[in-house]
Amino acid sequence: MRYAKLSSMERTFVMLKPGVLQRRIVGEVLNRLERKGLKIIALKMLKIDKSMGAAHYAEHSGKDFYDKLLAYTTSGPVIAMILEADGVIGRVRRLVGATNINESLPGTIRGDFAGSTQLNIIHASDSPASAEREMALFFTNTEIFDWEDGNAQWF
Ligand code: 3AN
Repeated sequence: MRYAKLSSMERTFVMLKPGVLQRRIVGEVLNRLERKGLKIIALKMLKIDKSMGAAHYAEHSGKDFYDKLLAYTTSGPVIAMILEADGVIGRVRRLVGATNINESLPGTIRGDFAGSTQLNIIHASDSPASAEREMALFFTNTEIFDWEDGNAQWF
């Protein structure tokens, strides 16, 4: 059924920051998420304006890196998506790796691709509450597709 949320499933919001397009690694990063079997139920490119960036990063307002974070996030188009899977919030955070690039392990997306904590290339929701808020900020219901998954048994 379209748009209905399965009760056993969790959803998370993921955003590839502007540097990912600049570096031509959109496909490589998406591949990390897809090959794990996570189900993409929404995906688009958009340019975030200042007010949307401020809403997305409201919890960081006033921190020393906030202005640069906002400037970077609004500097060019981003790739936004919603992924669905059992326990997907924690699973994506583990695939993404630590915020601080000195702690992000090889094999994680940040560990393999990010050279700067400020520009650490990818955002992923850190809790169910954040996921709900971020999905609502970036997507309308008609942009989310609850497609029938014939391969679900493998994941
Ligand atoms: P995460 O993205 O891992 O959830 P948050 O929410 O603490 O981490 O930070 C949001 C974003 O702010 C990070 N992705 C990073 O771009 C930037 N950031 C966080 N901490 C720092 C820091 N100490 N110095 C510079 N930039 C930071």
